[in-house]
Amino acid sequence: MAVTTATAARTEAITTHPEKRVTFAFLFTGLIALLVGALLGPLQAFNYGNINLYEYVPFLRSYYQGLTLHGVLNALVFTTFFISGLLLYLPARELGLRPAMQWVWAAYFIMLAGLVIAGAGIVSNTSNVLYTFYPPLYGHWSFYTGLALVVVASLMIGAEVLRLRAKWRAQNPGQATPIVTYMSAITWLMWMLASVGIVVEVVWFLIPWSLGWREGVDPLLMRTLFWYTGHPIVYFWLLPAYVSWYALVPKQAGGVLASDALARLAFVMFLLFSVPVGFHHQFTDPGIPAGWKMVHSMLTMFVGIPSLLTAFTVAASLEIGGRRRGGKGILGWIGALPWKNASFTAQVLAMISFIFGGAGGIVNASFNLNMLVHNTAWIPGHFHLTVGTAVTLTFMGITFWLVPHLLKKPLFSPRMALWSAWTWFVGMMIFGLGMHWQGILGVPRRAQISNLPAAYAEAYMNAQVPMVITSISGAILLVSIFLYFTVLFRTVFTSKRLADADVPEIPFSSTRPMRREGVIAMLDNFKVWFGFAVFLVLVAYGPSLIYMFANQQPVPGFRLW
Ligand code: HAS
Ligand code: CU
Repeated sequence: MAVTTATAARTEAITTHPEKRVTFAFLFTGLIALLVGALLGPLQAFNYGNINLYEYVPFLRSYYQGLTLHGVLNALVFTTFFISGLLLYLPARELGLRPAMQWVWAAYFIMLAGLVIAGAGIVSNTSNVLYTFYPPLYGHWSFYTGLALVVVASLMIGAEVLRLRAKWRAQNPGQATPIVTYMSAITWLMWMLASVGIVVEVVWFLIPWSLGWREGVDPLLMRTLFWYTGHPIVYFWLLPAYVSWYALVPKQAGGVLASDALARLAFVMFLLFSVPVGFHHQFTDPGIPAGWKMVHSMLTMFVGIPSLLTAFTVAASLEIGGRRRGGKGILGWIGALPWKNASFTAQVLAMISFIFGGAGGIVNASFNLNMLVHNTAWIPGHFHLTVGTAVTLTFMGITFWLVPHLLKKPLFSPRMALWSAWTWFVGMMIFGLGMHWQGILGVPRRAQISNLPAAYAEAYMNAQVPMVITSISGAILLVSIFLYFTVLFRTVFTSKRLADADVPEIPFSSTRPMRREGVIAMLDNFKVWFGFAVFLVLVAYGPSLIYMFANQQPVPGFRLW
């Protein structure tokens, strides 16, 4: 009798999965944010071709309001919602455990409230502070409070994933954490350590300041706290894409993950080195000793290594898949890969974009080269290849199997899905080319080109060709957005249903249980690695932060636009 009940409970858990609904809620809300944010994107691209279109958007009163909305919705909101859904669902399903549903729904609604409140702050034209909200630029309290809620809600999901892992370990002594859960849990741990900076900045300083309870805040301290989180947040975006590249794409390619241990090592390295590197965004900031900038510059090179490991392991996994599918010769396996599968293709194109995005990152991290590119159009060029393509195109690719999987509905027009992936890739590569090129010629970032100060006249004259290139990319990306969201909405809102046998499975590449022994056991010991990570942060940031906290020079805020 007891056995039957247990089996029935398990069967019930497997067939119903209430977590599918909350996962879809997270993904879909994130994708709506992406839609609005991305539609504002071409306006930015056209700006670099000296074409002003924001004036035609009814709720936009300045270029900077559009840019704030674009950055916040795409970089902060879309990513956080999507990741919270994905990195909850995948580990829960891998472990076969049901999340605490009330808790995760509460997280969803807190995040949604955050989005609405912050969105209201921006749309009402009171918080044109861009997605980095550097003081003394001054935003409305709703903007900061909304963002704080989004972060808190994401941490709630992280806590739930760590709880699920702990529960599974207690039930499965002697076994190593399965790979997807391993990677997801490390990502959440990293985010917990990383988010301390922004939480202190927003809750302790910016919210009281925006409410008038503080007369001023210290810009250097605020920038430092921001980048303490602002750098590792890029790995909070990237690592979920890596989860898919390592643990799902190999199966979609027809192969297996080439090395489980190497994948885990890469994630441990991200836990260690993602956070103590934020000064590489502040090489030009006065008030930080050059020695500490050098330490962060070196640690940034360290954090490039797990991505190089990833390039190796993922390419090897793809090769295994291509050869199993009959590919021959040194490169013949590439042609044998399932290029007609939109989910696969989107993600491999995302990987290819990251070769260029990552290379640009190494340039940025090199102190002296940074002097050439900092605050120029090069930087948005860099991050549209990284977060805008490597991450976003991967997430788009994931939705091509995950939305049909969650809703049991067929993907609308796999062909159109494939086109949306290719146009996104081509559009972003052209955008990246135009922006990097303009940056080298000295065109500033975040500048309304029609309003450039006279000092930039020469850069402007020299950059006519890359400016045209950038504008063209905006038009291509507009087509891509149209194609992608047509596929998404027609998939979500169709009345067609898939037969149970046709519902796509989660493409877990490795389901083999692993003993918790040897290197794997060492890598599975989160307490030790988290301890090292905290130690590195204390060394890299401690002295500078103590000094900055002790020597604050608060200034009042102002609104420019
Ligand atoms: Fe960055 C600025 C350095 C990665 C995002 N970065 C930014 C900003 C954003 C951002 C948003 O050191 C702007 C912030 C702002 O508004 O001011 N970045 C780096 C470095 C890396 C890096 C060293 N960045 C990212 C990722 C991002 C991101 C990832 C988002 C997701 N970045 C900087 C620096 C700045 C900066 C400075 C400040 C600049 C300034 O002055 O303001 C590294 O992590 C990159 C390592 C990556 C690689 C590439 C590995 C390649 C792989 C693909 C393999 C391909 C395969 C395909 C397998 C070494 C893994 C095979 C295909 C077949 C068909 C077979
Ligand atoms: Cu960075």
